[in-house]
Formats: sequence, C-alpha cells, structure tokens
Amino acid sequence: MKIKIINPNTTWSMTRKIGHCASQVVAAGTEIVAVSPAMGPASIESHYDEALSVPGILDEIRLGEEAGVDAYVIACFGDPGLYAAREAARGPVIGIAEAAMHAASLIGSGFSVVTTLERTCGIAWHLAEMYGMQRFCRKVRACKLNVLELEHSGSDAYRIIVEECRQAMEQDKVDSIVLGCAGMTDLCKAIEDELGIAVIDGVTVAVKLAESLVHLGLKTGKRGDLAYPLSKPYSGLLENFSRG
Ligand code: 2AL
Repeated sequence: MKIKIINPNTTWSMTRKIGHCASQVVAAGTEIVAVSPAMGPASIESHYDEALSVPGILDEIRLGEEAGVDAYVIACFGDPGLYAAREAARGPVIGIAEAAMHAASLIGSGFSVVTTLERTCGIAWHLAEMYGMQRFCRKVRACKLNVLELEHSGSDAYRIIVEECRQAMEQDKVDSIVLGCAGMTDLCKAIEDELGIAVIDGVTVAVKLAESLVHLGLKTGKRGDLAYPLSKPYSGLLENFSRG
C-alpha cells in the first residue's frame, strides 16, 4: 500500500519530519511518500497562503494518480484544497485537521486546539464548524509562533507550546489537546508524556485512517459531488490543470 503525504508548504525540513513521524506508525507493508509541491508558500498561516497552496497540492495528486498511490494525506492544519483533492483522486484523501478533530471526538467530550499564530484560529474554528466538531471544540489557542519557528532548534517553540497546552489542560475542561500544525508532529509524544493528557497529532492519525480505509477497500465516491472534475480549458498559469 502506498500513502502519499502532501505537506502543502515548500519547507522540506518539515516534510522530512512529517514523513519520518508517519513512517513510525504504519504497518510493515505500507509505504509512505512525503512530498512538498514544486510551487507554493514556504509556510501556510493565512487564507491567502492556503489558496496559493492548492494548485501545488492538486499537481501532487495528479502525479500520485499516475504513480498508483492508494491514499493521500494533506498535512496542513487548514486542510487546504481537501475537497478538490478528493475530486481528483481515486482513493481516500484525509486532512490532518479533520482526522485530529474526529479522533478527539471519539476519545472524549471536549478538546482544545493549540496552534501557531493567532490569525489561524479563525481557520481552525471554521473547520470545526464545517466538520460538525464545534460541539467538542472548547477553545482554539494560539502560541504566537509562526510556522517556520517550529523548524529552528533555537526558537524555544517546544517550551512555548507545552505551556499553552498546560493552560488548555488546566482551564478548558478537555480530555485531549489537538496540535494545530503539521510542524508540531515530532513534539506530540514529549508533550503528552510531560503533561499526562492525550495529545493528538493529525499527521499520524490521518495516515492511520488512510491506511485503514485502503485496507477496507474504501475509495472516494465518484457518483456525486466528488466525481472527477469536468474536462475544460484552464488558461494562463493554470493551463496544465486541464483534464481530459
Ligand atoms: C500550518 C500547517 O499545518 N502547516 C503550515 O504550513 N501551516 N497550519 C498552521 N495553523 O500553522
């Protein structure tokens, strides 16, 4: 089984980290391919970044379909381009925010999200609403860290994130904490050990969900609004996205 993880930002140190953490949790016969698209923002922390990450994601889906990939994970907490990617893919496509929030809803009655910049909190709330997870989401907390600070060993990011998770644990009456950035995947176990509360990383949950769906023979439905996109011309920079 081949699962392709698309880190929609172009920071390969993060992509390698994501691929490594995902490889630790899959079965022996599951191959993980972690990529960043050839085009896109270095980090994603706004609606603007999200929109500009989507063509790169869709290009990686196209390449994956040609290479016989069985399932995909979109490894960015805003789940950018998720439904467009599902239209273009045969197999399942899972976003890390939807995976993490659903996992949290299965193990407790409430979770808080701990994410990067304040400005991304609205994106997380919007997703919680869209996925029917608002009932479980107690709070979305920002660490005031930008995404790329997670890649700098001297940035004190771990300490700052642990302290925000501690606040969530003490103040929000939650059963778990959802990490709000794919770049936090490597910190999950250490935070959980330090605080003694369930900490959920969407990358590992999404990859296990994708693996399970493939194992069960479940694919993306093509009978309704996730059918393959219609064939038509696309122009300018999007010329190569024409299907047909
Ligand atoms: C993210 C993420 O997961 N990767 C990225 O570049 N931006 N989301 C976030 N809220 O920081």
